[in-house]
Amino acid sequence: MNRVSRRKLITTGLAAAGGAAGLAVANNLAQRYGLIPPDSSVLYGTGETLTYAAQRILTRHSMAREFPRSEISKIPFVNGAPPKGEAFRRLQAGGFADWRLAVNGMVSRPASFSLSELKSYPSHSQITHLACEEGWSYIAEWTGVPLSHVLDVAGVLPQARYVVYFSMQHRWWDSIDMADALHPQTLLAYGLNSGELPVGNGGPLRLRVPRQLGYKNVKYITRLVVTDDLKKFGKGLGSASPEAGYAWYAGI
Ligand SMILES: Nc1nc2c(c(=O)[nH]1)N[C@H]1C(S)=C(S)[C@@H](COP(=O)(O)O)O[C@H]1N2
Ligand SMILES: [Mo]
Repeated sequence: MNRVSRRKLITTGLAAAGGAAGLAVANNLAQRYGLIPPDSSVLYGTGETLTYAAQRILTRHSMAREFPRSEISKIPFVNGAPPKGEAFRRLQAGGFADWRLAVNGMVSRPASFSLSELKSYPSHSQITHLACEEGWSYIAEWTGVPLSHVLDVAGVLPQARYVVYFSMQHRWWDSIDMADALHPQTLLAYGLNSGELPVGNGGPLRLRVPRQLGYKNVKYITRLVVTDDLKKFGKGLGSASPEAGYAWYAGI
């Protein structure tokens, strides 16, 4: 599908969603923000573009629901197994003292952070719902440093548009736009339900982005790259998810 007809679809969707906002205003907004998701050329692209653009314009700053402590699920589900192989095993045996999170790309101060450095930054806790696309979900308390804080320390350049994040499990990498990256509930999480983040749930460090589905919450994060262009990564669709048939934008 070409750019012009895609834009027409966004416009139509936004006009329907925005009601009184009107066609001209919606068209302007979609163009100004460049609200075409990176995987818009694949099969489900049309619907994704509508969802993404409408969400960004209508609910850009909204918060994921937070729950009282009494609603925390008895057992946080664990999906998948921790990284296999010697490197992870050795890090785990050392209590993750040698774990590092590298941050580079469009930043003025590329850096590498140890867990204790990350833990020395202001921490944030939230009790939120993690929903897997397969239908199961749970409520848990997540503790970590807001991603926005780490991005501030690294000095994100003004032209940055996305943050790409990579797991020690190389199959798992993903990205979010700056609206989600700077969102106050988006954390680099190292704690779960008042304890350390268990290895099964992504310990020592995972991304927690409660406004998107479970699969965007990548575990065992070791590297962040700030960029203005997702085409450079993988097959250019923004993450491993669309390469496997899932949407890049999984907003809830
Ligand atoms: N590295 C990595 N990250 C991952 C996964 C995984 O298998 N490996 N599974 C994803 C999926 S599909 C979901 S639903 C959530 C589940 O998180 P949990 O195992 O902590 O419940 O993690 C996501 N992040
Ligand atoms: Mo999932």
